[in-house]
Amino acid sequence: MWRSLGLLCAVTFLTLLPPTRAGFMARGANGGTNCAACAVLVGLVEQLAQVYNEDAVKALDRFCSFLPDQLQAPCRAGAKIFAPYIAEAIYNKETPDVVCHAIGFCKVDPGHQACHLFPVPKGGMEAALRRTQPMYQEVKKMRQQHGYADICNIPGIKEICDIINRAFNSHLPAEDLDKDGFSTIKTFRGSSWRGKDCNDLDSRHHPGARPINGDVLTDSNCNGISGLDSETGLPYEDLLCNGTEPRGMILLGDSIGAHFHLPPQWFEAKSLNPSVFKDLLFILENEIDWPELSAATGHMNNTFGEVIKGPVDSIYMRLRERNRCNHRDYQNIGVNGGRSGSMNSTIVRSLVRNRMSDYPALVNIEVVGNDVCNGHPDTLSHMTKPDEFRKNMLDTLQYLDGVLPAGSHVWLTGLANGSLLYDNVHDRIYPLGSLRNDITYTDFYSYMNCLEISPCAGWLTDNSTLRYLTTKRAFELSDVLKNITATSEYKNFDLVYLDIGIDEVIAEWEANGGEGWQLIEPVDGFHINQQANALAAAHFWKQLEKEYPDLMGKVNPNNDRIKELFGDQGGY
Ligand SMILES: *[C@@H]1O[C@H](CO)[C@@H](O)[C@H](O)[C@H]1NC(C)=O
Ligand SMILES: *[C@@H]1O[C@H](CO)[C@@H](O)[C@H](O)[C@H]1NC(C)=O
Ligand SMILES: *[C@@H]1O[C@H](CO)[C@@H](O)[C@H](O)[C@H]1NC(C)=O
Ligand SMILES: *[C@@H]1O[C@H](CO)[C@@H](O)[C@H](O)[C@H]1NC(C)=O
Ligand SMILES: *[C@@H]1O[C@H](CO)[C@@H](O)[C@H](O)[C@H]1NC(C)=O
Ligand SMILES: *[C@@H]1O[C@H](CO)[C@@H](O)[C@H](O)[C@H]1NC(C)=O
Ligand SMILES: [Ca+2]
Ligand SMILES: [Ca+2]
Ligand SMILES: [Ca+2]
Repeated sequence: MWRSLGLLCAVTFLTLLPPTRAGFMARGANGGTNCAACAVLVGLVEQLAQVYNEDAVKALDRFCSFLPDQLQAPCRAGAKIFAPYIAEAIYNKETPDVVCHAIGFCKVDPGHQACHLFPVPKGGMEAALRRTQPMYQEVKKMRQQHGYADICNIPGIKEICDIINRAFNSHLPAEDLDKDGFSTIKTFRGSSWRGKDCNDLDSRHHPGARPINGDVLTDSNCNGISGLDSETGLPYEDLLCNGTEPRGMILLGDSIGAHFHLPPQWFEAKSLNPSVFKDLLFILENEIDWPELSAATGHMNNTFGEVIKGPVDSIYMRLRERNRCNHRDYQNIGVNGGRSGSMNSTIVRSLVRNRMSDYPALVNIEVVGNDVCNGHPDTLSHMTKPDEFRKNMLDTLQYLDGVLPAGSHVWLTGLANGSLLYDNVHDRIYPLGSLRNDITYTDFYSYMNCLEISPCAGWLTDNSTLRYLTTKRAFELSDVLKNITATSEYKNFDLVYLDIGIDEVIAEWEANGGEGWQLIEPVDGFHINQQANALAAAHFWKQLEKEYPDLMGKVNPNNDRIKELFGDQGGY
């Protein structure tokens, strides 16, 4: 995907980890993310060569030809640098893991063993690495001469690095003329994430604002409702929305909340074709997240085709259905890798809400795994401790109390029981292994652990003791949230706690004849998929309805009238 070698993959694996600006450089051991990216790309090229019965040079060119137009030339430029070596090694029947050592993306750090994603070559990895030493030396010299030792200097990869750096810089929109936190473009934290700005030249005009002078002349809060009713002489905002308790939906969280999803078609040689890469740039610019289809802030019909399948349902859509005055009032501030520390230091601080002039909000804070998830070999000692977690969350809530309009609601989600991931997928075939049935999720998890780049070494492992201990810590952290809910009071919001309930969603799915793995993201084996997002939204809604109906606000009796007068209210 990325142009040339491994870009795509590098991005892929990188985004599973907490992103940073420096994040594109290899992290982990043995070449880490760069090694994984290379192995995935070379693996795909090698499989394409088999599927189309052609040599690897042609297969690499075929791969480039699948990419969007803007990316094809850079892809070919990058491919040209490495294609001869890749082709020669593949011709000699070396595995993609061996090829990536030979071209210098993978290495064996002192005290480590060589990592492999694909089956071990005949005679073992060590013999293969000795065999390919001459190529390794030659490529190394070539890369140094051309400044390609830094992966972000390689044509094709460079452009991807630029997008990633730009996207990961901030959780505020990149294009936002009036700096009110709302944008008119979708990506780069624009309207996929927060309601579209209906006037990007006036910061008082934005989704969630209380109407200015009844919105008689213009729609200041972007909900599509404005003007004067000639019969009563009243502004429509007064007539249709006053007293209906409008509120926005704001998510503060991690990649589960942002809805991380990598299309499995990108990792299956037989499924690769131009249509699966049609939206590649859009997807990268949205950090490989799909907030527009997420359980918290989904607001679109799913029209992406095969790259993401399943129904859309969300808390925002249901709040809007309940009261059409809420149109466009959503913010998704989910960040891949988000955890309690970054929640307090950056995520919560990217929320935009004016305490005086905006409506109250329903805020969901969810950091459901990353505090117990890291790729460290000694993962247990790198997890957040309950007292640190408590401080981070208390500081987050205190900050919120200073920015949320009075009458807001905050709902804390407990951490997930990630043990269910391994239980549901470990012996299934991983997408990259689908051609020859030769890679399972256990292989994939072990590979990421070997490179020390796992998004969660404690859960994505065949060590059941470790999985148990990770879940134990997750439950201790959930207990902290319950304790905070029981013991804290805030001026501007009330606070409730809900379990994440993924186990219940899966149990219900299974009771209806489904299987657990059908709800888990196929490529990362770590997130919940589109179908599960929709089910989770319904599940949470049911719980809110039963236990905390105040959070949802009233049903607006004027909904039909609004629909009749204002149609789709300007859409999204
Ligand atoms: C709408 O609500 C505001 C604030 O509660 C109030 O000042 C205003 O008079 C109300 N308008 C109507 C038409 O009820
Ligand atoms: C989704 O599709 C339905 C049926 O085609 C349509 O009525 C509705 O307006 C669409 N919603 C959005 C947000 O585009
Ligand atoms: C939370 O963030 C604020 C602002 O960056 C910082 O001053 C405070 O020390 C942080 N709290 C913790 C527990 O790190
Ligand atoms: C977590 O999930 C695993 C596997 O689904 C299950 O065996 C275990 O009982 C769960 N743990 C708790 C504390 O609910
Ligand atoms: C499994 O993990 C536990 C806890 O970290 C560790 O003590 C144990 O040695 C591991 N078992 C294996 C077989 O690696
Ligand atoms: C909350 O935790 C504190 C210690 O951190 C403890 O003293 C208190 O009893 C707990 N309260 C509840 C309601 O769990
Ligand atoms: Ca704006
Ligand atoms: Ca504006
Ligand atoms: Ca309006």
